[in-house]
Amino acid sequence: MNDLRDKYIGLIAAAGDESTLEDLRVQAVGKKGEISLLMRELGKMSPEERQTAGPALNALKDEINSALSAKKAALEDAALDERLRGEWLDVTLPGRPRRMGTIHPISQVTEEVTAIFADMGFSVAEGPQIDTDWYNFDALNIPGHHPARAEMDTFYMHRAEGDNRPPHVLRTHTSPVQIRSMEKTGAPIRVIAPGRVYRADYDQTHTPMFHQVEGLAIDKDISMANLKWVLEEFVKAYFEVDDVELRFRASHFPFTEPSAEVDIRCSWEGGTLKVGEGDDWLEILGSGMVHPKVLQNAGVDPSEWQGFAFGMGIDRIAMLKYGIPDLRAFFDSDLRWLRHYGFAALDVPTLHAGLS
Ligand code: 2U9
Repeated sequence: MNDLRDKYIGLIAAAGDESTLEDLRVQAVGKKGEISLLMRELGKMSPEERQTAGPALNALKDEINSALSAKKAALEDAALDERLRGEWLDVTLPGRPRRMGTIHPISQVTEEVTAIFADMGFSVAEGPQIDTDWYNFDALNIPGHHPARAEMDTFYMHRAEGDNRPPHVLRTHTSPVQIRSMEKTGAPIRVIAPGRVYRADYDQTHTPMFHQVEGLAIDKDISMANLKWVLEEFVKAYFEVDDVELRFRASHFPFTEPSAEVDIRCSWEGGTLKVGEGDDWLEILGSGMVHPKVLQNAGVDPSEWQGFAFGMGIDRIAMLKYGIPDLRAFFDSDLRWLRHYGFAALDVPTLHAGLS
C-alpha cells in the first residue's frame, strides 16, 4: 500500500494536464484500477486481516482522490492564469484616433444662425417640405394670378387622375412654417424657420434645392426699428465683427408691407470679404413688416398685432463667411471638399464658446 501511495502521489504531482490526470484516476481508483482490485481481495482475507486492511485501503483511496481533485483544481487555476495573461488589456491607454466625418458647412451655419437668434428669444420651427398651395402661396398673399408664383419656378407634385384639387408643391420658401406656427400658438410669437426649399432653377448661383432661414416676430408694438436692431445684432454676431452698417433699400414682397432689402457695408480686398468696412455693399437678406392680410390668414388679428419678418439664403451666407466660391459644390458630396470645408463634429457653435 505504501508503494502504491508513493507511486500515485508522485505521478499525480507530476501530471501536466487534465487528461493525464484522468488516466491516472482510472488506473488507480477506477473500476478496474489497482486500488479497486486490492479492495476485491478483502473478501479472501481472514476477519482479522480485513479489520486492518479495509480501513487502510479506504484511507488510501480517499487520499488518492483528494490528491486528484487538488491537482485538478491547481491545473484549472494555472489554465485560467495563462488565459488571463493572453487576454490582458490596459484600459488606461488612450484610444486610437479614428477619422470621423465632418459637419457640412450648411449644417454648421444653420447651427450658428440658430444660436444667435435663440439668444434673442427666437425658437426654431419646422414644417413639411411638401405643402398645399394655400400654405405656400395664398396664405402669404400670393394669389393665383400673382407673378411671384411664376417667378418662384415652383415644382408641382403629380396629381392623381380625376383629382381636381390644386396640386401640392415643394415649398418655395419656409414661410408656410411661420403661418402654421401662428395658427398653432397665436401671437405674440418669435420664431425662426430654417430648412430646405425648392425652386426650378439651376445655374452658377442657383440650385433647385437650397436652404433658407426666415424669422418672424409678432407683438403689440413692433416696428421697423426693432427689425433693424435684430438684423444688426445678427450680422455682427454671425460675421464675428464689432461694428456693421446696414442699408435698407425699399423693395416689394407680397407678404410684407413696407418691404426692404438689406445690404451690409463691406470690402473685397484681395478677393476676401471684410464686413463693416470699405465702399462696397453686399445684399444679404429681405425683410419687412408682415402684411395685415398674412396675419389675418394665419388667424392673428392685425388690428391688435403687428410684426416683422425676414428671409435669407443659408447657402449664400455660408459662402460669404467661409469663402466658398462655388454654390454647386455644396451638393456634390465630394469627400475632399467636405474634409476641406467641413467642421469638426464635436465643436458645436455657441455664443459663449465661439461660433466658428
Ligand atoms: C410670414 C410673413 C412674412 C419672409 C421674408 C424675404 C423678405 C426675402 C428671400 C431672401 C433670399 C428669399 O432665400 S431668398 O431667395 N427672402 O427676401 N423673406 S420677407 O417673410 C415672411 C415670412 C413668413 C408669415
